[in-house]
Amino acid sequence: MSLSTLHSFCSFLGACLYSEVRFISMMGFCYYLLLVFLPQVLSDIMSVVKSSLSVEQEKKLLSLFGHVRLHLLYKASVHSYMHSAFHNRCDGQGPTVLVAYNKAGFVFGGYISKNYAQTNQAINDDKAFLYSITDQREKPLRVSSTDGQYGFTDGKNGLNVGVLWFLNNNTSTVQIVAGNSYTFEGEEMHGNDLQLTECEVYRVEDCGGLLKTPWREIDWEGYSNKERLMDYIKNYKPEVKSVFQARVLLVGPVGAGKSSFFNSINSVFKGHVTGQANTGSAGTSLTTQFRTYSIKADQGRKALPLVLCDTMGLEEGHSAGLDIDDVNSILKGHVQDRYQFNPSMSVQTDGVGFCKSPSLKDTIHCVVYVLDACKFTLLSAKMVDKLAAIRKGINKQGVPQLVLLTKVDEACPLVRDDLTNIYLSHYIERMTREVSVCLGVSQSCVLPVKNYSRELELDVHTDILLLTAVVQMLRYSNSYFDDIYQGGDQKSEWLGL
Ligand SMILES: Nc1nc2c(ncn2[C@@H]2O[C@H](COP(=O)(O)OP(=O)(O)OP(=O)(O)O)[C@@H](O)[C@H]2O)c(=O)[nH]1
Ligand SMILES: *[C@@H]1O[C@H](CO)[C@@H](O)[C@H](O)[C@H]1NC(C)=O
Ligand SMILES: *[C@@H]1O[C@H](CO)[C@@H](O)[C@H](O)[C@H]1NC(C)=O
Ligand SMILES: *[C@@H]1O[C@H](CO)[C@@H](O)[C@H](O)[C@H]1NC(C)=O
Ligand SMILES: [Mg+2]
Repeated sequence: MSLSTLHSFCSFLGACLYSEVRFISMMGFCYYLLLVFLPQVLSDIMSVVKSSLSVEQEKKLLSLFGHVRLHLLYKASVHSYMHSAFHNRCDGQGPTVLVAYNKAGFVFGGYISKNYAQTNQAINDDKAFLYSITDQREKPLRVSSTDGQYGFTDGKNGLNVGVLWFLNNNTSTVQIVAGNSYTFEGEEMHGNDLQLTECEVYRVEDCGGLLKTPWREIDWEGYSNKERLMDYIKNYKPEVKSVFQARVLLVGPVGAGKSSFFNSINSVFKGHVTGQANTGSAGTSLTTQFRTYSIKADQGRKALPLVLCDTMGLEEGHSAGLDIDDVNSILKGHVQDRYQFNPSMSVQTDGVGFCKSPSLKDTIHCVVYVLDACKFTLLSAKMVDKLAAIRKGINKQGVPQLVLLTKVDEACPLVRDDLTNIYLSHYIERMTREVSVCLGVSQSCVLPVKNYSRELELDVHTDILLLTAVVQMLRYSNSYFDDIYQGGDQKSEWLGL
């Protein structure tokens, strides 16, 4: 097994263990995981640190690897050149690549396939290499270790790859140290300019390429399938007479893409990309009101038999974001459109927008967890706990549940290049498996989707994926109505709410 697959296997194991860890809270391992991941989660949530790589540079850098995605861990202009800042973010992350920039226009640095651990030892790493990218060169320069063994020195002061020593002395100057394990001309590597203007470190995550056969079947056959799915949705009727629309509740961490999902579905039925619900990235939830969105089909003449309920995002803190009592009130139909959430207080029974005696049509018929595929492995134990508690509450109410895995384009470069790779992507398949294990749902309940993030025009494959998810939501809502029909008890329990 290669190290990179070992690494991805380990992160997979890590995610599986998360669900176990909740039950074995005595294990110090839990704290270990928290220590490793929490700074990352916090920095992800608090600030959106952006890569300085241009599209062209990123392309050249990626060409040095197989199918990988890069996850930015450290950026000197944000986190400082102090090596403590570097080690805090980059130690124990598995394969990483350092990306240094200088005024001469060179992008250069080193890749190591093993952990930084500050052991002060020379580490054997036959996969390590130095590289350099410039506008002038079509292909990047790539230099491997000459003895085929020595990779780098795992010191306390930054990254020392043979001759080049990055981030030493807490400064932006690259030091040249004696040694002949890597040979190159300084002019070619860095244009003899050792003063950095920026320095970044990325975790290199293996996506594992494409599967030979898809892990889930889908008909991509253009418009015929899209029309078929749209017709199914337009003609859907809840199996209960008093209900005209299936109410689907979207819950998930801040920034997972709940509001974007509604916008995307709305776009599909409007025929062009729209943005009715506010979306974006912020530290805390951007959506603070409870919103119920109806979607109009056929040039706004008829509302679809579907209401998407958008909520405030879940946050880790005890009294921050949506809480479990809020979810319960929403499930039972007490919370009305435009209810203003108070992040530090649960829904108040005498507040504005509280419906005292909801009927079946006001209740939630299907709950959809919305999770960001890129951040899933970094979900903190607290968030996993919160999700588990919410899930328990929803199970009690007997409401069927699905999972939307968003941002699959960002998670896997093969999917970003071609969305029809989604059911062929090793990475996405593994993600859906991890999610199903972590939340305790079956893998078939996990639906990967992508919103309209880059394009202005509709794309039929994006549409088909989104519509497939909606059809699944309607089917699950129906199973809920089925249940009500079956149990007379449940029906009366309903009326007594
Ligand atoms: N690349 C990509 N970006 C996405 C996708 N879905 C959502 N995003 C982006 O993710 C960010 C957050 O999306 P929102 O829809 O605002 O998230 P939310 O869950 O409503 O968040 P809160 O309301 O803040 O709790 C936005 O910048 C979206 O554009 C996707 O499928 N692909
Ligand atoms: C770098 O900064 C740290 C923290 O302030 C300090 O302990 C260390 O001695 C510094 N190293 C050098 C080489 O200046
Ligand atoms: C940086 O530290 C090295 C030893 O780690 C030392 O030899 C060198 O002189 C220092 N350089 C500067 C500019 O302080
Ligand atoms: C999808 O995400 C992008 C940002 O990544 C945002 O600008 C856009 O409005 C979103 N699309 C929809 C339809 O919500
Ligand atoms: Mg939102």
